[in-house]
Amino acid sequence: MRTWFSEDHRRHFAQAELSGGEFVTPYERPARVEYVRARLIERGLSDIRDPGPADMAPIAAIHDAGYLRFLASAYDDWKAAGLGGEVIAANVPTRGMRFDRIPQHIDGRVGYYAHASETAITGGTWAAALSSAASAQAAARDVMADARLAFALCRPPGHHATRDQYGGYCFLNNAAIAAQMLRDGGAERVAVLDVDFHHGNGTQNVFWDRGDVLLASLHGDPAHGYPYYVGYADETGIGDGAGTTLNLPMPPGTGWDTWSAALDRAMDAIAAHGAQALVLSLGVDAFKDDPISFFRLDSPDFSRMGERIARAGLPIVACLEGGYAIEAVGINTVNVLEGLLG
Ligand code: Q9C
Ligand code: ZN
Repeated sequence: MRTWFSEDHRRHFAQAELSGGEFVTPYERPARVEYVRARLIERGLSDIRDPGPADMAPIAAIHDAGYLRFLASAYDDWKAAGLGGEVIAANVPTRGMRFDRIPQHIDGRVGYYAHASETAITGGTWAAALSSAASAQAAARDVMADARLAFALCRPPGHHATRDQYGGYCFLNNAAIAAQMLRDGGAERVAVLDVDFHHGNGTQNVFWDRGDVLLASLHGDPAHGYPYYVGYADETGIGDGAGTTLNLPMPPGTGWDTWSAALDRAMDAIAAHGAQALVLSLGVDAFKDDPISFFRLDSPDFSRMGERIARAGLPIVACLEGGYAIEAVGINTVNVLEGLLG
């Protein structure tokens, strides 16, 4: 198994995250992926390569052109407007407001393109997000060239990024970009399996009306956790995508028995979809000690997770998503990968 990883992830490290009324050091911090890299090497999975620059075409196929322009210049625009600190959305359009007018002032534009205000844009965010997408792209190319499994050690993560909004620590939807590349590479039907603790709202948004890419997401019930306003079981897609979104929300305290029964349902749906390739949104924040989540999976459960997913016999592009119990992130992530490898 090859891992794709860029040091440019370090260019994104915000001063603070707004968390429950306080400013804290962001949970989504550079050390997370260093633990994963160290664990890969410890386990002999040491083929770790730099992906080089991102290919913009598959990114533009997933994301809105105005959104990409916004991300590329947001920090400079913020500074040019005389604003201090880092780019944070303080105003967002809500009920009764206009969604069809994009403000000119950066303080208004940022709220148009954000769905949450915990996530700040820094001077290096765009470069880091591009490098993360580049890793997903390189892993997709490996699978198109017949690899059974390729791992994109992505940072920042991606699954909360919609076609035109960032938030939840995500800017570019790495998994969606990889899925689109697999489609363009000849896989007629692709599945995205999202095992991150949080609902894959961005991936759901991207593929909502498409029948060619199935999304199955296992996550904390949005009645109790982020992203709060999406991720319920009765969201199943529209148009050509009717029936190709499967949300499996679960309550606080969920452990392996309940979680693995949901995984069985997801794997059945992936088989029924006729998927020829799988993108795994690999977050490990369903871990019992995760500081921002409410499931109770233990480290050996992540090995079982990988073993169960491998039984589908599909080629897999795995993209790192969340996981914030940082010293366990390496162990849990690599447990999944070793389970996948068998
Ligand atoms: N007080 C991913 O796992 N809410 N994103 C944090 C902390 C946002 C998680 C609340 C969580 C986003 C990729
Ligand atoms: Zn998460």
